Amino acid sequence: MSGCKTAIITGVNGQDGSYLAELLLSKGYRVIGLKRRTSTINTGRIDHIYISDKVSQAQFKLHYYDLSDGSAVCNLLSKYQPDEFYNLAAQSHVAVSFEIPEYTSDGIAGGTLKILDAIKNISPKTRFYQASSSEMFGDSTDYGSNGYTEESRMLPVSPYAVAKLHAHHMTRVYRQAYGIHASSGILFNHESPRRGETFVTRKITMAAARIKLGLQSKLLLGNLDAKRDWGFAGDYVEAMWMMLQQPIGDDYVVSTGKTYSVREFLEVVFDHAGLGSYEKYVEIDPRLFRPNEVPYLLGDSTKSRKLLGWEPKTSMADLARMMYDGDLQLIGA
Ligand code: NAP
Ligand code: G4F
Repeated sequence: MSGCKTAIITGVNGQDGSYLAELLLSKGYRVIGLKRRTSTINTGRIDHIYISDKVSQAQFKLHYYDLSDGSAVCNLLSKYQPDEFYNLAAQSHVAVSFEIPEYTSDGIAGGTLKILDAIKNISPKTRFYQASSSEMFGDSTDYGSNGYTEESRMLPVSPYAVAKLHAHHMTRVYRQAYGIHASSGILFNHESPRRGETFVTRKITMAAARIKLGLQSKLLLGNLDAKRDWGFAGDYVEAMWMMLQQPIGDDYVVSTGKTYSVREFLEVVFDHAGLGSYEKYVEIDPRLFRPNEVPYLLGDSTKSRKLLGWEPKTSMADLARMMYDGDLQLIGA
């Protein structure tokens, strides 16, 4: 396809990958989506794009890929010479990373390095986006009243976060050493009706919908006191794209600037569902506590707002209600 930009997205069938693919297609990009092979079908979040009459086969292509496969990245970069490369693939569950630290680390740290090095050698004009994470701040107390900034000290406390910090620094090293247009988005938690069902927000909204429909009576949870800065994934993929439109690569915090506990998220959802107090349904299960916890995340996205012109549009309460309504419809259908 001539005249349009080409973007590669790893993890295209994940939550963010699906929203980003929609955004880029709406801007006229050709999107090359990379997904890994699984024994069961894992394209539920992107099937609507694949079968859409409005998206041609040339505009949206899928290839198999795995973070461990450096030669696949080289082949795809040679074939497409993309304008932009968004690296969203990861074993993205923090609690799981304590059980499979080596796999998590090899994929996130090693896989990102494979991509950066392939870009340097094969397609150095390709602009690169790395999915960095607020989890990298860990239990650092280096934040002001508006939260963590790009300059705050990072003290990761999970294998996932250590691997993400490796990839984050490697992105900066390739930017500085080789002049690659490489950016890291330090994204705070972002959710949606497409959020994986084992993350706490979706676990809560699905359980509340099932309780409402009489299909479930209890919800087992871990630490209700942890605080997160929760935004909407659809808003956050816009920031990813904006970063790659800047004259040079850089690091950007993307967050709402408001933080709430898991308990507060529960209260909004159970209130919206008309179920009364969540305490009637929630039981604390010690197995769901983590070996190390990140107690508090609040992001100061002043830089993204000023330099990218990005703004979050969705409050935590609107997000929680959107997710519950989506699940009620899904489960009730
Ligand atoms: P997600 O829904 O878990 O999606 C992750 C994607 O990576 C999925 O498509 C998954 O494929 C794929 N993947 C996992 N392991 C892979 C491997 N070895 N090789 C190739 N693909 C692999 O995550 P998300 O919420 O969209 O997040 C996107 C990225 O942003 C991730 O890197 C995450 O760590 C990071 N991040 C997320 C948040 C957040 O709050 N959502 C915040 C900060 C950073 P399967 O479907 O087959 O598993
Ligand atoms: O929803 P969570 O699993 O998200 P977490 O650990 O903050 O990680 C997410 O956000 C990161 C950005 O900061 C991303 F990098 C990462 O990929 C992922 O998207 O847990 C949120 C909080 C935690 O404090 C956890 O201990 O909820 C607490 N929690 C309490 N009960 C629970 C549960 N978390 C899960 N997943 N399941 C529970 O039953």
